[in-house]
Amino acid sequence: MRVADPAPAAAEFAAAQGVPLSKSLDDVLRDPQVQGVVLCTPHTQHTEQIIRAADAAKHVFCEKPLAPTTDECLRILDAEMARGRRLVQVGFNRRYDLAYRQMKSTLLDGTLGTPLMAHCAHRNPSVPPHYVGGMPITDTAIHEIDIVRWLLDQEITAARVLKPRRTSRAKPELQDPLIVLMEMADGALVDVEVFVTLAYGYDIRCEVVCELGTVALGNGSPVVLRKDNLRSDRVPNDFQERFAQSYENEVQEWVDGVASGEASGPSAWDGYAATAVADACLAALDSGERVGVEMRQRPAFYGQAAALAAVGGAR
Ligand code: ISE
Repeated sequence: MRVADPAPAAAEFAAAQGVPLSKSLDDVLRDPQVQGVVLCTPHTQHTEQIIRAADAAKHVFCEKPLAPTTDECLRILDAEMARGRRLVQVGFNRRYDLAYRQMKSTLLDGTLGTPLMAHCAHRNPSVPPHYVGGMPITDTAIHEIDIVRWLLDQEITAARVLKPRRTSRAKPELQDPLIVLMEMADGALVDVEVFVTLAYGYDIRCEVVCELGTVALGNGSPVVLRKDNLRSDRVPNDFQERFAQSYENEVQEWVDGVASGEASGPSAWDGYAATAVADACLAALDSGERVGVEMRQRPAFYGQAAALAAVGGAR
C-alpha cells in the first residue's frame, strides 16, 4: 500500500500510520505491485486521474460524484471500455448499507408487487463552508438518485424541483430545503426532500410503496430508551455515524473484487447516469420546469437493468 497526497498534513498523517509515501499519483501507478487506487480527490480531478489509472490497467475506487459533467463521465466510460474490462467503482456507499440491502431483496422477492412510488428524505444537520451552489443536488440528492435507480432497477427519465419556503438558517445562496420529483422509466414516481440545515441530526428516510404493501428503512437505533413518559431512539449525528458500516463494506468488497479481478458494485455507468440526472435536476431547479434526462444508450459492456430490458431501452 502507498499514499500520495499534495496536502502535507494529510501525507504526514498517512506516514504516521506507517504507510509509504509516493510523490504523485503517477508514482503510485508506476508501481507494478499496486493493483488498485482509491481516489479521495475533488471530483474536478477525477476524470484525468481515472483515465491515467485505467491506462495503467489499475482498478479504481472513486468517491462520488464520478465527474462534474456528463461529457467527462463519457470520457471515463470510453477509457474503461477501451481496456475491455470493468476497472471503476464509484463510492455510492448506500448500496452497502444493510437496511437498503434488505429493502432491495424484499422488492426483488416480489411479495409486495410492483413498486409505484418512493418517498425519501435526506436531512443533514449542517454542511461545511465549501458546500455551495448546486451541491444539494450534486453532492446530497445524488445518493437518492443512485439508490432509487438501484432499488427500482431502472433509469430516471425526468425531474422537477420544487422550492418550499426557505429556512431562515439557509446559506444566502442556497435553496434549502428543496424537493426533487423524479420519474422512473416505467412511470413510478420518486420524491426526495433535501434539507441540509435541519439541526436535530442526520436523518435518512426511504419508503417504497408497492401494489400490495410498502418497505421502508427502519430508521431505528439498536436500542430504544424509555424515560419520563417518553420513548426515544438515537438520530445519528452525521453521515459518518449513520453509514459507518456501509463505508467499510464498500471498501472491503472493492478490495475483494480487485484481488479476484472481478469488479462489482456501482459502475462508471452508474456514475454517468447519476450525473445526467443531477444535470436535469439542476436545470429544473433553475427553470422551474420538468426536464427530461438526456443519456447515451447503455452499452452492453455495462449489462442491462431488468426494467430497461422490459421496456426496450431508456426513453
Ligand atoms: C456528503 O458528501 C455525503 O456524501 C453525505 O452522505 C450527504 O448526506 C451529504 O449531504 C454530502 O454533503
